[in-house]
Amino acid sequence: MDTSSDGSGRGSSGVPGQGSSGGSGLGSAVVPAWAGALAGLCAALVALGIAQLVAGFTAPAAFPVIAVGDALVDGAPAPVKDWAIRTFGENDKPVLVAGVFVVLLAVAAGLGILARRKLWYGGAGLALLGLAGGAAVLTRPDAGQFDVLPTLVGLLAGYWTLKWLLGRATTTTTTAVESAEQPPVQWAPGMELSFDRRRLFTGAGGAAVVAGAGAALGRAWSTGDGVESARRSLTLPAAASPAGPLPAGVDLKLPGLTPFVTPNQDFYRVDTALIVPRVDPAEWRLRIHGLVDRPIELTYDDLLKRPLTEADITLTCVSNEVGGPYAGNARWLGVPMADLLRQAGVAAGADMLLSTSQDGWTCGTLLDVVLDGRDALFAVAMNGEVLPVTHGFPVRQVVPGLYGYVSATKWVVDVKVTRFDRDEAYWTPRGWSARGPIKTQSRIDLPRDGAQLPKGRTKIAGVAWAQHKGVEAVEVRIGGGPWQQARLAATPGPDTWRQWELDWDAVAGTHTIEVRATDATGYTQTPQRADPAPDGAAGWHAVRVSVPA
Ligand SMILES: Nc1nc2c(c(=O)[nH]1)N[C@H]1C(S)=C(S)[C@@H](COP(=O)(O)O)O[C@H]1N2
Ligand SMILES: [Mo]
Repeated sequence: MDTSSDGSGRGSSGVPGQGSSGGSGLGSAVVPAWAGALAGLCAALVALGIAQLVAGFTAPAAFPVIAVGDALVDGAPAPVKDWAIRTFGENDKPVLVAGVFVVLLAVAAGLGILARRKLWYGGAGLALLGLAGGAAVLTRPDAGQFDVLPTLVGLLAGYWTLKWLLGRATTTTTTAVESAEQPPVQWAPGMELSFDRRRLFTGAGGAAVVAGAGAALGRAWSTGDGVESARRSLTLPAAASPAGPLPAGVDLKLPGLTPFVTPNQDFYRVDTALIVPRVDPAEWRLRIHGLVDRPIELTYDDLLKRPLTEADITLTCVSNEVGGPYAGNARWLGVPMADLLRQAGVAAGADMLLSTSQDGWTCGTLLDVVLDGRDALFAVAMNGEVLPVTHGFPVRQVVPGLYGYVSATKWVVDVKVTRFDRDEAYWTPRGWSARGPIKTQSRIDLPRDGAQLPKGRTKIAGVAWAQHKGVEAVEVRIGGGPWQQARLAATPGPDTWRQWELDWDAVAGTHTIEVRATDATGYTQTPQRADPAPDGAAGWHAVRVSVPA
């Protein structure tokens, strides 16, 4: 079909640029490589813009870039993940999504270059990308069958754009005057192909507009979804067992010291979800099953009709480094997990709760911890506000004393009563301990590491936590000197962190300040350092400060 040896000729079917040249070449001899790359790039942008548009009214997580990102999150080996969290912190998600974009655009540019020779090279390449995107979408744990639509429609739009742009980039000029005057124009000997930069640029501009508009509309649609407005219109019943006012003096209110209550918008967020699951409370169900006598299924209304407990609980993440930021304290409102488990009737031999979130993340929690009387909750509110979507709306678990990855399932929909020797949660095969009690820790917030202080009286202050044991003492030492007792702030109970402070008369020099906490079991933190993996960081937090003479 291709009549020329250099690939620049077209089939007999018609004129390039009018979309009739099918799988034949589109003139690599005249279209420079950069123009092919531009066409490929625009094709990818249109594909993504249209995909985002369609995902706007199917499901945001069905956007193929997000699905590929999600698949990478779940598939990444533990060391890569740990590195990403260490390097990018809470920005690891935007960085990952940006990375997927960049790779995709680079591949598309390459496909555009190839497509100058044979359009189907580009088409086949796009199809492969689509296959990868579609597979990622459909293997998401919460995927529905229509979730492949954004990828499919985007792919078709991208292919069409590529073909159209490469067509625009080539025009025919004739040397044989007679044949040019006879429409419809047919390729004839004497007619030449040439590169049309202007038509390519105007086409590319049009493609960019379509891509941008698609993306913007898709976003507008998906953020305007009903879940946030459903959330806002909810009013929650009062607690049957309220927490009461916080004792006076829980917060020393020192500038630079972490506040006792972490405002919701400042509360750290850790989860594997690239797009926050949006769960309609009207459709939410919680199933409790497995090793139980009577499996239960509850609606959100059923849950709210039960007696609610309010409790102040400090949440901490196992991947928090010594001195790190992944800890927060809130007043939670929820149904005691033990109440529901008792109603279901836990069978003998069970030792684990395997909870699953709407987006398929799983968590294994020690059953006896949940049943021992502590305030382990199916929480519906946080600091007097309906649970924020990012923190698990409509319902999440909170268990004092256990790291989040083994207890704090957000968007929880399923709880299976089981055994550790039968089931495994998300993080266990990824190198983290199956059971995760929180290690006693302390942190210096004030002064900051690296600070320069004036000579004289100053405050050293911070927080310490030993959830469900309680912080008994905090000691500080300066420059390897004697340990000094810090003054402890008040606390509502053993399940929250505790502020502490120490007055210090700073003298000129460079000083290392270290802290250690003792919990109510009598355990004092040791200097033995441990990495976050597999079961939480350990060691003394230290800051270095300088005091000029
Ligand atoms: N559905 C879901 N729930 C989850 C996680 C997750 O990845 N998915 N991460 C857990 C981890 S590791 C922590 S530390 C806490 C953090 O809760 P926060 O984001 O509300 O602070 O949520 C837990 N619950
Ligand atoms: Mo965590």
